[in-house]
Amino acid sequence: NALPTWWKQAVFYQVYPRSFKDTNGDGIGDINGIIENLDYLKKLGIDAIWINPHYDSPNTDNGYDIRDYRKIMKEYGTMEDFDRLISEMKKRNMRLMIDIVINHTSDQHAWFVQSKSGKNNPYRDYYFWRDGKDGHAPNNYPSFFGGSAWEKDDKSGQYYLHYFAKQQPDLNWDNPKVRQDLYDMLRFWLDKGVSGLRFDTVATYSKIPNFPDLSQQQLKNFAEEYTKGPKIHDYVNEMNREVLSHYDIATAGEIFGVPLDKSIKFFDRRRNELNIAFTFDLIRLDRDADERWRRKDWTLSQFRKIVDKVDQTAGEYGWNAFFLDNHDNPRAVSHFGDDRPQWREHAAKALATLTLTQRATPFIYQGSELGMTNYPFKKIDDFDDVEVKGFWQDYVETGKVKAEEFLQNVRQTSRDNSRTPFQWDASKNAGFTSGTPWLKINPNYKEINSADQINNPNSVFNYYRKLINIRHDIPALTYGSYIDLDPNNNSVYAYTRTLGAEKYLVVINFKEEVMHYTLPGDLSINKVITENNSHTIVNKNDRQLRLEPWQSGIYKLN
Ligand code: ISL
Ligand code: CA
Repeated sequence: NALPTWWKQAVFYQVYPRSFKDTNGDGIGDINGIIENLDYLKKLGIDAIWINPHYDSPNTDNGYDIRDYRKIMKEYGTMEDFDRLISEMKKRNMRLMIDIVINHTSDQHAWFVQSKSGKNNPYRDYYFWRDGKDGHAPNNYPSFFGGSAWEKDDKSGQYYLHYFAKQQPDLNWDNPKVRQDLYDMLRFWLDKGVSGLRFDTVATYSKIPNFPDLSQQQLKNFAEEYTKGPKIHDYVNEMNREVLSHYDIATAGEIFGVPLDKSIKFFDRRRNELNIAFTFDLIRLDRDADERWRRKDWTLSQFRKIVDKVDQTAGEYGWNAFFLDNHDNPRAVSHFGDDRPQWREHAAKALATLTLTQRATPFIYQGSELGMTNYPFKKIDDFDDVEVKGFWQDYVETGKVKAEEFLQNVRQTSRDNSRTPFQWDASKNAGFTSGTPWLKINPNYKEINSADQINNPNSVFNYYRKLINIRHDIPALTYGSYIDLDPNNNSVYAYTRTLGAEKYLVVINFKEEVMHYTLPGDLSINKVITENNSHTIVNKNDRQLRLEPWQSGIYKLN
């Protein structure tokens, strides 16, 4: 795969600033908390950081509702702090990717305040305003966070569109002034020395003209319908031409809702749109498009077939991000591994092996380098997230689903699972804050925290560290072709990565029992690169492996 670039070789780390580290005792993480811990991340081997939105916001959706694109969220600090973050990162040869939320703004953004003030206001067309139909919303679009995607404004009698919360009105990309204002804003941040942009919900910028009603069938997967705006690729291409192509940056798209075979259009490099794809087939393999709060069973075979398809989708001209958790999804070890105390560390290391040996840029979500787990939520009041509350209204308050059944599911699927504060040490509040944390800390912080793990050579942290080193050393693990050796196997996940004459084998036992694995064809082992939880010695030319529960390993093949 030609064209080596820094963002293919980099290992990224996602910081959710609100929950990373609080330095002034208000219970909310801040920019200084990130700066204080750059050396921690450097020690881990991280090359680049993606931070969730850092802009001025009333925080209906934790910063994804931006009030002022050129101001820092006051809880996070000041513009001087932000500039210092960039310069401190530069000193350490690290790069910063920021979150770009331009599908919508906050309803408190100056543009929306103007827009709402009257039908003849010059900013009216910055958003989508429509008349109702027979006293109802203009059409039957649902919002991602429950209820209708239209909100009535009593003053003008018209409705405005919001795919997310009603405090997040959708910007009208069909208006060229909107696009130019957004491009100026992007230049503002890029000129500060930002090296990457992650485009939030990028596939929904263009809307379907005239807003026809969705059919019953379409309503079941409205997320996909929202990605069918006819001008979406014109807009992303224009943004690339006018802004992105003028900088040496990583541009990642959150391509939510788009079927894989169509997603490539966003990141095929011949098309000049974006360069890294976040797709969701894998992380959402146990969810349906409707009732997104519900969890279904999944198998390893389903899982690896998706990995394969995602890899083939990128093909020669695209490039993926690989991630097993983020701020919108449960913790990887609870979701895809096993978070019971006897398996947690082994499973977390196994998932680390998987994450760092894909033909894609790895994104490690904060705390996963420690094997942090889901939170033991008990009642609806334990949650903070706008999404889970919207679902509760739509399903439980309407009587469609029993509270108990709902809670049983969201305990495992809720976005709050990954948003609990980072576990720094065993002191009060896990060392996250000296005040009251904005979201409860996982009660397991005395067993799982970074202070403990840094000093323990066998910790999850030190295994991540080792794997990141290995990835940096062996180009085949970044660029080599990926071949799944046995897609139907539901216990042992084995694949090769081949670059030129160099061939590597990755083996992961997804079961909490001993498994035996024989290498297919004439493959045989040349040497062990790393292993976790192995109790047997592997010799040169071996073809059979005895795998302990959740054992994983990387081997050079003959
Ligand atoms: O997380 C989801 C559902 O559980 C997705 O539907 C999610 O809303 C979608 O991936 C878009 O996510 C992004 O934009 C949202 C924000 O709430 C998410 O945190 C962000 O990642 C609106 O800005
Ligand atoms: Ca703070």
